[in-house]
Amino acid sequence: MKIVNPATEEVLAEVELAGAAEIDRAVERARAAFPAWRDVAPGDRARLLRRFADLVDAHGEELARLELANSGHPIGNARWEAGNVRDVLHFYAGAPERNHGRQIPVPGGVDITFAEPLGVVGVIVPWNFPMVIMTWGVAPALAAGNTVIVKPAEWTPLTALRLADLALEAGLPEGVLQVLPGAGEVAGARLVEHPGVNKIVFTGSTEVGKIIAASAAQTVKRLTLELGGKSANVVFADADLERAAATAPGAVFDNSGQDCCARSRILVQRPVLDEFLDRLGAAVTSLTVGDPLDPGTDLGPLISAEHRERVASFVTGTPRFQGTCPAGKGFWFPPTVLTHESLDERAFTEEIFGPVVSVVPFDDEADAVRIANDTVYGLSGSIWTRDVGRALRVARAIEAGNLSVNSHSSVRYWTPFGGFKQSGLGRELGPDALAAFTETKNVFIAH
Ligand code: TXE
Repeated sequence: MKIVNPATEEVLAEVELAGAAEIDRAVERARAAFPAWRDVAPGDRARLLRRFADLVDAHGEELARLELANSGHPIGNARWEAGNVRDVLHFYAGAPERNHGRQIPVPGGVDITFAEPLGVVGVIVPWNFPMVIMTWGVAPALAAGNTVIVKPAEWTPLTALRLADLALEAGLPEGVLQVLPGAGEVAGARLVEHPGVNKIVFTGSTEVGKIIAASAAQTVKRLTLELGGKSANVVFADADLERAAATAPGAVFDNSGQDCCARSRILVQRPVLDEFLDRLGAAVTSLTVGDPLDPGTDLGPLISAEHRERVASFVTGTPRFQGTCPAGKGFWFPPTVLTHESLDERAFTEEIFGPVVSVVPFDDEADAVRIANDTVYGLSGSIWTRDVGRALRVARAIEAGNLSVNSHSSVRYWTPFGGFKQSGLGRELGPDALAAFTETKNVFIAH
């Protein structure tokens, strides 16, 4: 398959796609590598992961530029992503030596628990943050003693393949981490149905997440799902309006809106709606869309022509505000702000995954919570207010996994990340992610 630079439409590489037979062979290799990897002394496994992280650090600029070329991410974002891969590897490198069990008081003997690795873990990755999302699955899975097979998204396999090389260079044994580009319905589907795979970590659309959950049920596979979102950014009248409006574009247009945490519904308390819109309009029309290599660029292109067509299909009427974008080659789309007659409009209810945001008014706290929760999704959200009590009440009332107050931060590798409702199942990152890659075994020894 031809891999294309979305900013120039140039072909970057030709990559062979794995079929079901290649997946089967990869599972065999991963199963063969598992017992030895499981039995590596914890300190040695930690050292190997640290060496992998150090190599990622040494190749950070190369990885950032490869991600930029393949995914169109602006250079600053791509560098942050390479740093995140390194940091997540370092964070979980500390885990093998702290994979503690428990001793539970019981009559007649001693009871102990072990956190055993699962076996083979399949990580199915989307195209929006290829190397970062791959690493969120790979790092804790390897740290816990599993072997891993990664299936990158069709359009964006390049950084995943490079990371697999660096893992080998770091000394990870053959078969411990394999990357197989392939089509979702072929290679991805085979990984999910294969009886030799013990767990699937999937990030992608809710639609495909449901197909994967149904298929995984046939072999009672363990699952972590990170799916779509339609997150709310709730701005109360008492908020620091200047900051709320200045940061709202970044909260939805970062990565050109191709972000599951995008705050794509801005809810503004009625008395400050006009002022907020004025400020937002000024911020949005001054955004720079263009060459990802230019450090002054705010937004790069969308991932593909098909995706741009899908995004455009949501903008039917006249937008309230629209920025500009380059003409000619590249899958560009301008940042766009919509207002709505009715909250049933498709653009307000469906995940667009592009630089399009809706702004709607609300009356009071209860109204804000009702609108924020009126969605099948529940991934993230922001609350802007100077009233601490209200911030906490609203944060508790919104049905979402990752909320921020007077901030739009969603992802910190120290803290758990994941969705309520149809935004997902389970949590990645943070102190608990190891539990998602281990099985508790209880052993009782009679006195
Ligand atoms: O995702 P898919 P797509 C949303 C976003 C976007 C839409 C479509 O709204 O516009 O999904 O994107 C693999 N069995 N998100 O089509 O299809 C596929 O090869 C096993 C949200 O790219 O879900 C790829 O590796 N695997 C999102 C991965 O699943 C299958 C990130 C994701 O592809 C498969 C991306 C199958 N039957 C898109 N079908 C987020 N939450 O971050 C596909 N795949």
